[in-house]
Amino acid sequence: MEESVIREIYKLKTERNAVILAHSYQPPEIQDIADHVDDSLQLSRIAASADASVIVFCGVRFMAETAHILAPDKTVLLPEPKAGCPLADCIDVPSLRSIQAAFPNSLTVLYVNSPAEVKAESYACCTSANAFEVVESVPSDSVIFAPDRNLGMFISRRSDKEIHVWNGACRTHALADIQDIKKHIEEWPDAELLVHPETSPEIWELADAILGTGGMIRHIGSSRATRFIIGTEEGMVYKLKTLYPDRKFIAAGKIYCPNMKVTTLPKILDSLRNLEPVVLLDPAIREKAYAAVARMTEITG
Ligand code: CIZ
Repeated sequence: MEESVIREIYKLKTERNAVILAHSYQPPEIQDIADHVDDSLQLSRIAASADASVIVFCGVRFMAETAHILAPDKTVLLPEPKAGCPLADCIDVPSLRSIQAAFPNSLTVLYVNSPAEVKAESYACCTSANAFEVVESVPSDSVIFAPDRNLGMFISRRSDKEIHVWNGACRTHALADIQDIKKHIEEWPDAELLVHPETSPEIWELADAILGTGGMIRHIGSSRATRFIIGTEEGMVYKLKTLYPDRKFIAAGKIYCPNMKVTTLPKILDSLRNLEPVVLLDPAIREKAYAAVARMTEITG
């Protein structure tokens, strides 16, 4: 059954001139059929430069929106429209405007894990990899950072700027449990512990490196260690095993994002058949959100 679905997906992919993009947190069977597996921003950049007219985005809504922001001339499909992100949804336009009114001299730096409407109200976007660089480069000593409080705190500890951090958090990274991690460290004393900055600061204290998913991939590539404990969504462990089959990876705990697991092969097939659900934004919002994403690119090159 699965094989015939995969065959049909490949056939329709060619007929539709489509490219399938999967986030590194997607289930193994989705990563296996994707043309590219990466973090959200990298995938959106691939969407923009791909020689394809249809982008099938296997991830969550804010990621597909970012692909549409960068590739407005292409049809962006999100096979499961219910794939949301509670972190992104913990901020909306009225609440951002109220904090902006409270700190009128601050510029807003917004993590890409946020809704397009809110990106449109911000000065610059950032990812977990470049958040510090973006905050340091914006032309103000006072910054509003949203929506992830742990990433905001991670930057605040390193920056001399005044940073007003939004109190949002990723429910998935909140599942990273310090006792589980300590047990893994005991069991694998020679392993490097890599954790995502969306985990809590008490977990950072134990880590060898605090990195986004792209940073983890690069770090492992240049590390001499052969074993790694991975403190982010467990799909990443599968991605790392395919990239580095000669190294050992262990999930730091049951760090599982239900929204990342709602995309299925039959849903991808339906989406390619019917060319829906399409992710579309109001053009005025898309343009303003584009300006915030473009500013990040100007800063980080
Ligand atoms: O934005 C992304 O891709 C996420 C959710 C994580 C990361 O650090 O790459």
